[in-house]
Amino acid sequence: MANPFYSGTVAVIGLGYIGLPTAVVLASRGVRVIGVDLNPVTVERVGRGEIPFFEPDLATSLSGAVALGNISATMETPVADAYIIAVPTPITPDEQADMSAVFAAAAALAPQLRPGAIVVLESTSPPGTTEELSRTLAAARPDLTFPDDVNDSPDIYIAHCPERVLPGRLMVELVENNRVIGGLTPECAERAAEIYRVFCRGEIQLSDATSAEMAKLAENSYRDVNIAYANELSMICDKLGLDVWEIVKMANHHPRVNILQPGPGVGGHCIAVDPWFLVGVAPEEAVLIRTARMVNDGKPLHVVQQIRKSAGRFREPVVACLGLSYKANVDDIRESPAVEIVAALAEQEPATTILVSDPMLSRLPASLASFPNLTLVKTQDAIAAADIVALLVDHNQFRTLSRKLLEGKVVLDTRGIWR
Ligand code: SAJ
Repeated sequence: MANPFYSGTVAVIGLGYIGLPTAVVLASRGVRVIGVDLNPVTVERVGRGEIPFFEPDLATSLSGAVALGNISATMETPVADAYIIAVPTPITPDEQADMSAVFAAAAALAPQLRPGAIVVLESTSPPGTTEELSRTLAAARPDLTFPDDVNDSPDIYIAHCPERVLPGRLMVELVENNRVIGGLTPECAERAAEIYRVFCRGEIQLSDATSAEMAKLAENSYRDVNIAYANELSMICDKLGLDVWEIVKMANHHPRVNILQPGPGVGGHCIAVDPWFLVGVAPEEAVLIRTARMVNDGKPLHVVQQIRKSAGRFREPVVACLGLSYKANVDDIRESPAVEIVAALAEQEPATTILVSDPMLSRLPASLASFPNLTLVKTQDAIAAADIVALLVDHNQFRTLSRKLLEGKVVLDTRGIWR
């Protein structure tokens, strides 16, 4: 059945962690969706109704949408009434925003634009990107009018709607979370909002595109700064021989204090990346934001030093490293501090046997596969053989482990779950 509120076809460019769930949520509400991705394996799998990565409830929703006939996948950008761009915006090795995927998507969709089309950028972007996207499309299509030239009724409407969903809860948060939609003109925002109202039960706040870009970066930088505070506290507590978890718990009893949880570092494709976009546009002003990035980026090294210090007590040490993903209960290893810790340890301690275990992963990531002193094994086998157990990710399976297994081992619990 078609959706009664939005009758257009939506092309979702990029079938990753944000694009695919968004495509599926729209399709399962009766919108005709065409998913576009450069990766032929992703396109083939999505077309068959198979998820290319794990996310709770995504598999059932995708197979339902495929069964309804509302979603298809292709490598070619089609003609559509609306385009949602949800491609990666990583950083370069020197911490600059790499917007090449956004502009490659724009180049591919420009020839397909028809009057009345809406283009929504969801990818997290430095302030000003949506305006630049509009100028790029306008240059490619001089036959059409864009919000830049005609304020009231351009041929093409352009907006930024930053994603806000938390991996591990994507399918719930896509529907429940409030959204910000920033249009290049108020009408652009309103047109884009018509699509999001199909599935979003949260409040939709309308704004301008650059403010929406800035709001998204403010959100993720806020979290990074707060995690950095917790991580800095943990390093101070290590120095003083204090239990940071106990300190945080006590401090959080204050009615206006809510310290986040220290960990082995900050990973993922968002919090560890997006603050750099603010540093990039305002290097002199973004002092705290840059410092927080450096504190969080320094935490994995601190953990490596702790493990090495403990390993020094054994003649032929065996270290079990539990968890590789960037956070609990996901299989995503992008920017994962756990992977960084394991790699550094394997490199710096060639004589140490490292047994890695992650119930979310069936094989070692390519960056770890070539270390001769490193093997992926079952959790219980890793712990049984280990002198030192380093807990790097708080997966549910690790939380519920029998503490008896840890008896007689040196335990380095970077997530504070075994206290
Ligand atoms: N972490 C800690 N301590 C904490 C919380 C998190 O060490 O108390 C670590 C995690 O282990 C992980 C990293 O921080 O390595 C990031 O995890 P996360 O759960 O804080 O965030 P993400 O990256 O999974 O998702 C974030 C969310 N942003 C905010 O909460 C402000 C999400 O809403 C965004 O949609 C997402 O970034 C995104 O795509 O931008």
